[in-house]
Amino acid sequence: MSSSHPSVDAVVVGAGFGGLYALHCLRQMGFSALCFEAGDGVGGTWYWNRYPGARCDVESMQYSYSFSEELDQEWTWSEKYSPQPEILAYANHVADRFDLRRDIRFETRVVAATFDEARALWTVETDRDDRVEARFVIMAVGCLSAANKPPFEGMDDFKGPIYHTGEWPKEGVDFTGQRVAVIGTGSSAIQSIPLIAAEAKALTVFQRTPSYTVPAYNAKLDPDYVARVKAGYPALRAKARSRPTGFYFPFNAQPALEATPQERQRQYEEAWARGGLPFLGAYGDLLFNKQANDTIADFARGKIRSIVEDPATAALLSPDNVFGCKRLCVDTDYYATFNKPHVRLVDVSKTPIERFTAEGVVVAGRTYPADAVVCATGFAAMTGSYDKMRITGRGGLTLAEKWAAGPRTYLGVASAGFPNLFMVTGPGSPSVLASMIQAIEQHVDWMVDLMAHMRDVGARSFEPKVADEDQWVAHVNEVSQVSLRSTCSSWYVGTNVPGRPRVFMPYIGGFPVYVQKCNEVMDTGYDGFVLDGTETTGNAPPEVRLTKRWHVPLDMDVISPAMLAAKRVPVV
Ligand code: N01
Repeated sequence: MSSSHPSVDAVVVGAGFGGLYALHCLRQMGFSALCFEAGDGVGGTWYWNRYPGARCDVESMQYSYSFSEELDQEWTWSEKYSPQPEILAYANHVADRFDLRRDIRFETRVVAATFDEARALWTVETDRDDRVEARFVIMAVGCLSAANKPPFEGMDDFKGPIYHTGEWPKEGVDFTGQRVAVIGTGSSAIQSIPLIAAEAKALTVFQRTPSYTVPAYNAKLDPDYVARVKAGYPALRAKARSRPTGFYFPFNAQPALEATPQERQRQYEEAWARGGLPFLGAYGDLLFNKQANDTIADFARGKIRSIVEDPATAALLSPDNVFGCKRLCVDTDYYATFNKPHVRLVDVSKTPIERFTAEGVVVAGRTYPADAVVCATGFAAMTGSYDKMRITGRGGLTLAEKWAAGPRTYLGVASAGFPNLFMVTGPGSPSVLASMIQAIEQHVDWMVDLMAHMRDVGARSFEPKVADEDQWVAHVNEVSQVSLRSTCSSWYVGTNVPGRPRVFMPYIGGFPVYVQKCNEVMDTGYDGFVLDGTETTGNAPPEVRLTKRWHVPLDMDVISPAMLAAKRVPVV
């Protein structure tokens, strides 16, 4: 069906948590908006990732929007780490409660966006032949949304179904009595493998690189605890925002090497017993000092040996790289699953998967028979969703051409040459290194404020200045060097997908430092941007709308070396 819509102030691409909040804010500020969503429902990541065991690994009481005190009070999470269906139900509740669906066109994928320089308007095209003109485009396309599907030879010959964890069938999959092959051992695999193993007759896991994973100790939430958190929600949110990651957890700033080996062992045991991502907060320097990191990596490998009964399997499951360099995983019974007699681990680090046949997966000349294959092979992170669209800016340059050697943005919100195009949690912003929903809210608030400011001063377009963008890209890269996270191959640097340039894409300077930088830019009348063809000077701030400004004091108890490095460089 083709249709034509009247022009709107903004087209929002994607109805995940970013798109929903963008729609809500645009409306509140009096802008008209239309959202296109490829799926037939809201939820984004939580719509697509329905694989067994999918759940968040930031505690549920913090993994939610903070913009509405009423919403905080009326919604009740049932588990410490919410399962995917509950998070999806929450996204649907938000869409209904704030009446957002009427501006969303489902099952409609944006395929192109083209900027008309003379009229300062975008034309957005969809796979249903819509052509919509809009002053602004807000890309709320997610950071981990474009599935990475390695083109294994012979895939078409395989006689069974091939699933990807990030595009899981809505009706679910029953593996009962089947021989299942899982490719990959990142977060999605680690969450799904124990549950697939519980159903399957036989499970073969193909591992290229082992991941570090920490037990979740997920549990039903105690209603008294929920009531206590709800009573102090605003204070918890404020504390969370002041943390480098934008969420709150116990953190010990002491350097690991200042403790004795016995003290460290006790500290790691206690942190392991609490479980989850806060394990990395056992000491303050674990991601910044290799020697310190070695101590936590040794401890984690000891835990693997203590759980996995077969020493050869334990050795294979033990990473030898920096702990937390790749995204830390959080699991329920992952290592113990390899003690089951019907579960086998196949190392493909030196002999990659050769091909698929009708019967299964071939490695080093041997066929591992399978009735179904699960590709838990991750995503073309941060930029993959942009690559799927033809985005053409000033002078006919496409975003893919501009980003061929790696993404270039100013503050992760916009890219020079692409006026009036916002990116929610784009590359160069804290995004995946922060609690995503907080990062989304801060970004959207800042964007909508800029739009309101442009309306106030009569500007038709905004765009970063090339020099400021270059400086920001260099700054993001420079700060990343302070962290051990930049030292390995991972989706943070794009190297999980062959052929992509190696660039550390998220901003590791810490969420509060980043918010302060965004505020500095706003306070100086959007220095670093060109408004309507006139460069802002930064000297005489116009009447800036501060309706949504985030106040984020630094929590000096948790300041990290990356934050210190980031603080040294003022934006303006
Ligand atoms: O993807 P991944 P994911 N042959 O890229 C392997 C978030 N998330 O979907 O490491 C063989 O981490 C690849 O091997 P290698 C979270 O931020 C959160 O699991 O590249 N193997 C790796 O083992 C997470 O980090 C949750 O050598 C191949 C795996 O596939 C991010 O999403 C849950 C291969 C991919 O792991 C991505 O996680 C799930 C090949 N050709 C996801 N190609 C929460 O808990 C790839 N691999 C909130």
